[in-house]
Amino acid sequence: MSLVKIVELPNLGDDRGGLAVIEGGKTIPFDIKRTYYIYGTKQGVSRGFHAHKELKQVAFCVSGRCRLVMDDGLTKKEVWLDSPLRGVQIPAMVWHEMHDFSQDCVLLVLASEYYEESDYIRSYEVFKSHSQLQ
Ligand code: T46
Repeated sequence: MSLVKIVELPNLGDDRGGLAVIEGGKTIPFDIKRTYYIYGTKQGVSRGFHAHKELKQVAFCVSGRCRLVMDDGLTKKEVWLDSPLRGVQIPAMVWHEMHDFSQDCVLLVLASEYYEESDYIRSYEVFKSHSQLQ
């Protein structure tokens, strides 16, 4: 199974400009309980460096770009998020890191659950040992 699953949104824009629509349970393969966005990330700063035990997410750069690295414990892949119409699924138990944020980057994340710090695995060693048990 591919580690990188893309979510493509249709462009409903017209000659006035772009329009993208996100619908939980339809374009996004789960009901959306939480939405957050990361913006104004300082140059040279990377974020993430964790996996989630249960949480499923889809991330889009609605402005600018960043590089997402995903690692399921066996395979490591990277993808550039650089289109408001092209998102990437971040499944549970995938270590992820975000790098190379452009100054105008707004990273929109749609999440299947409310925020719960106990769902995070923030140690790569702990993640590796959990992923080997699966
Ligand atoms: C993820 C990547 C893609 C909250 O209180 N509520 C929230 O909904 C979120 C997302 C974060 N927080 C708190 C937790 C930390 O104390 O905000 C602080 C910064 O979060 P964190 O260092 O986890 O941020 P990133 O940018 O490293 O990771 C974020 C999400 O937290 C994470 O779930 O998958 O973006």
